[in-house]
Amino acid sequence: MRGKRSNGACGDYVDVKLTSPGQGVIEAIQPRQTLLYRSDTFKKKIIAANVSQIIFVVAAVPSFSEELLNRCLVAAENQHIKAIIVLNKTDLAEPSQQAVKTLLLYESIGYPVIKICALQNVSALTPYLTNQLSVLAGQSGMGKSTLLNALAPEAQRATADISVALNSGCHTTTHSRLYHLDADSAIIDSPGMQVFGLNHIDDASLASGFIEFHPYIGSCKFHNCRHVNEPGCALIQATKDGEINTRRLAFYQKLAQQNNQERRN
Ligand SMILES: Nc1nc2c(ncn2[C@@H]2O[C@H](COP(=O)(O)OP(=O)(O)OP(=O)(O)O)[C@@H](O)[C@H]2O)c(=O)[nH]1
Ligand SMILES: [Mg+2]
Ligand SMILES: [Zn+2]
Repeated sequence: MRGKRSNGACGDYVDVKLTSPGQGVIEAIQPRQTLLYRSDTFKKKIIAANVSQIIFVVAAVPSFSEELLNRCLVAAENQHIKAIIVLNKTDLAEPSQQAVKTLLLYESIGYPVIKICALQNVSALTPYLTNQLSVLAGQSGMGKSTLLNALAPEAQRATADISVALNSGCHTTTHSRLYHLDADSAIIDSPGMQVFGLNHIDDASLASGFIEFHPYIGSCKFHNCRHVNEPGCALIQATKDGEINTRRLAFYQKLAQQNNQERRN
């Protein structure tokens, strides 16, 4: 980029003007098909541009946050990006059992949940990568870079042990980077995240970020229903009827409340 500030993101298509052999400057950034980003309290953080798919990587060790998963799914739906969930480290058989149970809910609402061990075999994931620009996202220590190295060995991304004491990863990856898998498929490794602010998403878009809510949206008694405790709320009724899982409605209500609080601050 000319100047110091770069507005470019991993996955962008740019116009480059060659200045000397092997060197050039970015003249313009092409319009983006999609933009996956989070808006934390003070700043917007771009995760990747133009991706068609997000691969949210979780593992039983260190433990993963189901709230972060829900936030990420909302951000993906909001940009019409496909989302798939990878449960990594299945070699850790006993702790993985609980994670498998937690993820059953997401499988039941339509998200592919793919179980792999990045250190041994990632072939279960490869069919999903064809003709996609995917981004690996998730908390630190889940094994994103290990998975990337298994898919693209020449990448040689740095990986590091987790901190057992802190039950977290070590934030080994600091920059996103794109790797080509074949002529039509590529994948981006991104730094681990701890938070996923959704301040850019209003309440209506937040609700439609929960895919299984779609059949009920618009059927509440009040058109401005917040789906918290309003009478005649179609989402609350669907939850009572067992059509919507209580955990998902609770996540929706929590995120809506947190978003409103942030906006008031
Ligand atoms: N047992 C087991 N360990 C794994 C597996 N995949 C990755 N790991 C280990 O998990 C630790 C973290 O892996 P990384 O690939 O650095 O994790 P990351 O998600 O890229 O972390 P950040 O870059 O910090 O976001 C490393 O010690 C890996 O060897 C797996 O399938 N099984
Ligand atoms: Mg990494
Ligand atoms: Zn409602």
